[in-house]
Amino acid sequence: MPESSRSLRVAMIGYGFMGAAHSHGWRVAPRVFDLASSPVMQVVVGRNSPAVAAAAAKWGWAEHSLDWREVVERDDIDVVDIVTPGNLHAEIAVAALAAGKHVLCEKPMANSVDEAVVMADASRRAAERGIFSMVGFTYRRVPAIAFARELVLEGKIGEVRQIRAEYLQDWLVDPEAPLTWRMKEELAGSGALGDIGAHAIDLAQFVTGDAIDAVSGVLRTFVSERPVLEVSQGLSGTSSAERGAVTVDDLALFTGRFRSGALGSFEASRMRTGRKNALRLEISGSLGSLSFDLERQNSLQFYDATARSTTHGFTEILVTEPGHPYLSGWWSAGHMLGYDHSFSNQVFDFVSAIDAGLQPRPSFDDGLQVQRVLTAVHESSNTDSAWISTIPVPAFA
Ligand code: SOE
Repeated sequence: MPESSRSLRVAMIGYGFMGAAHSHGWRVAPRVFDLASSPVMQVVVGRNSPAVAAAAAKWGWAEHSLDWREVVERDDIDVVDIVTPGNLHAEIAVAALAAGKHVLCEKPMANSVDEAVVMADASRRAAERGIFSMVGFTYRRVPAIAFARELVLEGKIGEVRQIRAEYLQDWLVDPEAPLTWRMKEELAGSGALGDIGAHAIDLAQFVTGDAIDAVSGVLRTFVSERPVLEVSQGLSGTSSAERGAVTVDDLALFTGRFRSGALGSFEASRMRTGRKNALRLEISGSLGSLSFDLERQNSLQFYDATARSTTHGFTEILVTEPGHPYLSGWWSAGHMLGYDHSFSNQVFDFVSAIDAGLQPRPSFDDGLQVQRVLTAVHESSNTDSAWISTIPVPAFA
């Protein structure tokens, strides 16, 4: 960290799973990358005093607070990082931007298109004053993903025709897994669709440089009641005998039409038994294909259809060379990155853009586009006409 660098004092609102990951990013990024401004982990905000105090101590925030409204107005705060459930994103982001703070907001950016429109408007107005905002679609910062985009934009796979994007987890297969805010529509907006499908949508659009303009989809909830979580004084909670309603989807399937004419198929599931965090992307074009799986995140598979046919086959590129995106700051070739590194890469991109006075991506307009796709999938799923009946169905033995 250069001695002369300016401080960028950060307030993080929220302290769950993403709070841990973002804290890691804020702490490590300035020790790995050269940043003109040095992030300072000033204050973490939450509603449960002992729990937020424990989070501050564990992750290294200088202070903790119970009042986000007071914190976003503080003169000594430059950046507000929002890692709360989605129902609070819009209110906090708009207040922080109005108070002249740069904003990093977790995905999905909002719980509705209306909220996302308000956020995007506020973000555009703030950018005119040199105040910037960005959405935490962190997987854009996985080196193999960023490299896949470079290859697609260089034309290495030719005209993109088909995209397959899946985000598969299995932590809700167990019907006794407790009901958390992620399973309540009023807090999370949607379930697998918004929580992890949003990443698949963003990556498909990011890597292809294209946008989805129409969808047809279906959502399903397999377990409609779960044990209520009793939050104790610490950072975690325990299940009670009481059961509450799950009001979001467990599984989302949809097809998407891209502006270029390419077609995509998308799957987001928290019930894909055996898959822990399989974010997979396969993009097929006229000259080749690319394939990525987050469970093997240091590799990118490349099929070059222009090569001599006798050498055809998917080649595994180990995306750990110093010339690959983000790798110059990390370890030498072959020394592998993990889940946490992307959060440092994200801080690097966000702070670099602020320092350069440039709009970071994904912008709130990018977040709004993803929100439109999520809402369109909901609408499609609620519309019976999406289903063409095949009745009478022949009886199979
Ligand atoms: C955060 O970006 C997030 O989408 C979480 O909300 C998911 O639950 C996680 O598994 C992937 O990352």
